[in-house]
Amino acid sequence: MITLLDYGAGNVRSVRNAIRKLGFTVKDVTCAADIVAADKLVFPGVGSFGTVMERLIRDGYDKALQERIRLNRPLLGICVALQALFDGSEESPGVPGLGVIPGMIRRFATPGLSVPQIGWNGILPKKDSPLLADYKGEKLYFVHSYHAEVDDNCDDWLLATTCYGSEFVSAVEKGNVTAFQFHPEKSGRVGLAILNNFLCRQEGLAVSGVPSRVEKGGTTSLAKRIIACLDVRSNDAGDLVVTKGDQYDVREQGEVRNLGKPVDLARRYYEAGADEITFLNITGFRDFPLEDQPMLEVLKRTSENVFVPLTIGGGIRSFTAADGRYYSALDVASEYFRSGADKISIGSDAVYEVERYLAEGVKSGTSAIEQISIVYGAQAVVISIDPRRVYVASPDDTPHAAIATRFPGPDGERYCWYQCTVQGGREGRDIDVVQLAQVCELLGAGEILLNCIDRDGTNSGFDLELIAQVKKAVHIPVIASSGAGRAEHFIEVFTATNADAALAAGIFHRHEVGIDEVKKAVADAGIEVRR
Ligand code: 1PR
Repeated sequence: MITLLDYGAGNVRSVRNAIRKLGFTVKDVTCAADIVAADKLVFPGVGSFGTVMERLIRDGYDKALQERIRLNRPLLGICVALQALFDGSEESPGVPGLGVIPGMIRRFATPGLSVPQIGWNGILPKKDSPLLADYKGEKLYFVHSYHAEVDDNCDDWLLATTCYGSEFVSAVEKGNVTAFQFHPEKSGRVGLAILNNFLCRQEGLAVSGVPSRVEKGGTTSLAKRIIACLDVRSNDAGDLVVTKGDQYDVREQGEVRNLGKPVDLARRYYEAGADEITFLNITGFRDFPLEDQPMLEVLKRTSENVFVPLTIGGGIRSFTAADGRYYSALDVASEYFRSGADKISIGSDAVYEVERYLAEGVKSGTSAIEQISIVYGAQAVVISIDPRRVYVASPDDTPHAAIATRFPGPDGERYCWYQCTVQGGREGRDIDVVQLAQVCELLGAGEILLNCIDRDGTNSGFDLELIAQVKKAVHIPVIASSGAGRAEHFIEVFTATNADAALAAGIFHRHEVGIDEVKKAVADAGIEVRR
């Protein structure tokens, strides 16, 4: 029996599912006394530092956690839970942490680094721990903008470090209390093995090595991610299917293409080594997702067997239902997080919000991006952009951010800008990708999913000019999407641009190229990937 501290701040379902998958029963904390009394406690940290601390304090859980740690009762903290053990965080100035480990949590500040760190990185163990007994240098999943600094004050707690810009604390342990900055529940097989070590460990047998000082040397690096994308919608028979468009047209001879079942395909890609799975509910802009229960069900069922991050997009916006009840975008996103999503992606609504911002020049404070990012953290908010090329003879012919292109337009135009669209490419708006990406970053988005209508489904390779333009314009990670046709296209996108991840759909669905084949080719080209 494992006790789970779910304080309603995010995706705790994945942790719950991972524990169950390992054969344990999960019991929820219902009051502060449970925290002290639990045999083994898992404390997943989801959301911003301030939100986590506020909820802990509200229920008196902060004091109970401090008491449990003082008593050296088995505790596993994950992500922000590691950060909460420190004195405070730059993320939420003035909000005190649990103060168990001396020191502050700082934002990644190395120039040129994508922040948040999203993806798979290694760890450098600094002492022996039964929890890391199976760790053989594999990569684990991290997602965070803030980190604990390596500092002499926390030497007796230091279990592992990771390099991203500088070296930071990625695991702490003292006695029976352990916390990881990475997500074991999202780190595939190796993550589950680490989690299993905590669940199986006997109280009192915890300390296996003598705390040692930080060893110099060794390094880790963040891998480029390979993401499988499932465009999902109902077909004409009313079944929810994975479909795939050619330049966003998903019909073939009048019928919606059916490439398989969402839950089955997601599992197939997980087992094939995908670093993340993205679901796009492509008709979400016209349906209300909370009434569109099949998508929630898809997430719930997928998260039972898929232990890498899941992103869901489509229809994330505020909505007034037929009965007059108002749902904020945050309500919609929360339902997705509770159903197993780690990140949500916003398409059309982001375009409308950026238009509003550009017209008024001030943040509304109520946009979907701001609301979700404040509660769940920037790393949980992805902006899905659906741009289309607009050719011009000269950059002076448009107020938009035009680039010189190697692929001239139909009338020989040598410049183009990328127009943002809404409603799955159906409607173009007077706004370009650079405006959209920059304002979304300002509003609190943590990642860009950069599609390209011109390349979608063409197998002709990613639009490198588009990706380079957007990547240069923002500091948050950018996922290159649309057009992958061969393994070499992934090498190309990682060599010619600084894209943090590359996403593909058609080639994987049609079994034309395997995820392992892509990863092998990328690794052979000397680019870091998770194998
Ligand atoms: O506007 O917030 O409701 O979100 C709708 C979401 O649905 C957006 O993320 C939008 O990109 C997506 N979407 C809408 N219509 C379509 C369509 O195809 N008709 N799919 C669509 C977008 C693009 C990629 C695709 C890559 C890779 N699909 O996700 O998977 O282009 O494909 P490829 O490797 O086969 O080239 P909202």
